[in-house]
Amino acid sequence: MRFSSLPAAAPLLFSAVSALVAAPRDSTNTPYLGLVDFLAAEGLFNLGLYVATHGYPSQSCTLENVAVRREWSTLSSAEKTSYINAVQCLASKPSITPASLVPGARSRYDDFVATHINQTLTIHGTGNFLAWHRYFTWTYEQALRNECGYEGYQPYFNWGKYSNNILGASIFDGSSTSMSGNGAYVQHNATGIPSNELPEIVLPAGSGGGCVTSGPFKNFKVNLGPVSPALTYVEPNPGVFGMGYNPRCLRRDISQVAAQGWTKDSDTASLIQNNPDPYWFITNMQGNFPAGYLGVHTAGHFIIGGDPGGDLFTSPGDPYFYLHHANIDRTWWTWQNLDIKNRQYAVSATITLNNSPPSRNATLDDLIDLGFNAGPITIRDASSTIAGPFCYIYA
Ligand SMILES: *[C@@H]1O[C@H](CO)[C@@H](O)[C@H](O)[C@H]1NC(C)=O
Ligand SMILES: *[C@@H]1O[C@H](CO)[C@@H](O)[C@H](O)[C@H]1NC(C)=O
Ligand SMILES: *[C@@H]1O[C@H](CO)[C@@H](O)[C@H](O)[C@H]1NC(C)=O
Ligand SMILES: [Cu+2]
Repeated sequence: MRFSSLPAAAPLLFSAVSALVAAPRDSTNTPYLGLVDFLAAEGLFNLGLYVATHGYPSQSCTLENVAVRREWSTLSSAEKTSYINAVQCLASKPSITPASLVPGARSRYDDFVATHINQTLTIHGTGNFLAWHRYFTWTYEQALRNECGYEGYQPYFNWGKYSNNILGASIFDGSSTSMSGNGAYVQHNATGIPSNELPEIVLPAGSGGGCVTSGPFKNFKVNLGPVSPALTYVEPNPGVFGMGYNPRCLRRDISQVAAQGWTKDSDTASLIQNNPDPYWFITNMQGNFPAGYLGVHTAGHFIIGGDPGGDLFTSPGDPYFYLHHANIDRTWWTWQNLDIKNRQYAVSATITLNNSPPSRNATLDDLIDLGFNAGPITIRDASSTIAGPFCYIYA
């Protein structure tokens, strides 16, 4: 034990308490604390003890400068507005991806969508899944801050808080401080997962399916994709692998069935508490479709569904993606903090989607790169949120 660094722990312990105080509030402004929030606070407490006994892993990331990512509903109206404005700013900045590679990319927002489409088959059902999406979400947050003047941090959407009434979540109420609401109703068929062609799980059609008509993103343009659309009538992409220019509206089909079925607070808590093995943690998080189990990751996407939200490849084309993936990241961060010694640098699974075709195991030295958005870091680098290059925690 290095007691000399004990004072450093006190503020971290304090922040565990403030995480509870800053917990998401419901519509009556009553603090909402689910089991997952308690697990996150317990994890943060562990992290504080770890820092107290081992020192900070990076001297450049301390309690004085660590970013705190918060749940959407705990942001003030001004904070929500500045986040929304930054997302719209990114969608108005010119793309930096060569048009020869991605002719359909029109904005800095699209650069991220293109990177995700390009790498989809090597970042899902793989050992780099969590690390890749952590780096992706962080790089997006940095773009909002560095290129669009955003002064806050990436908010997350705690699905479990709203799973009993997902359409009632203020984030989707269509107001000027929401992430826009459901799509207009369009008659449509049930959605097959993983695809309509080979469905293993069928989600009944929801009350949307058409264009989003309310809130800040009602005129938002989706330019890339689809590659694997959930809705059969989405305009097909004119280019190769969804990379052609295909401007269209944002469509959503908010699904109470997905929310209620797999993203309850108890679903996430059980994922964290009952999966000490890293392989089963990431596998159960991503679902077991043949067994009829969607998992919090896939269900969290299909809470919104639609186009591009229900398309594994193009899903970052709906700005909801980043709030969802921040919550996936918080779930991983919490799981890691609850047993830092065994889980901080645990990596498992292979480098091909569900190990098909069979491939080697992923390693901590594997590089994750984000195309034109950011250079490579290793899975090891992405395994801690405070050891560098990242410096953030979750409330
Ligand atoms: C729904 O499915 C039926 C049967 O496969 C098909 O004929 C019809 O075109 C589909 N409707 C829509 C809106 O996709
Ligand atoms: C990958 O890791 C698993 C679990 O640790 C192990 O059982 C398996 O043999 C490894 N596969 C290869 C190809 O090394
Ligand atoms: C897509 O991936 C390939 C292979 O890794 C790479 O050469 C290419 O630059 C990538 N395209 C984009 C738009 O990132
Ligand atoms: Cu993804």
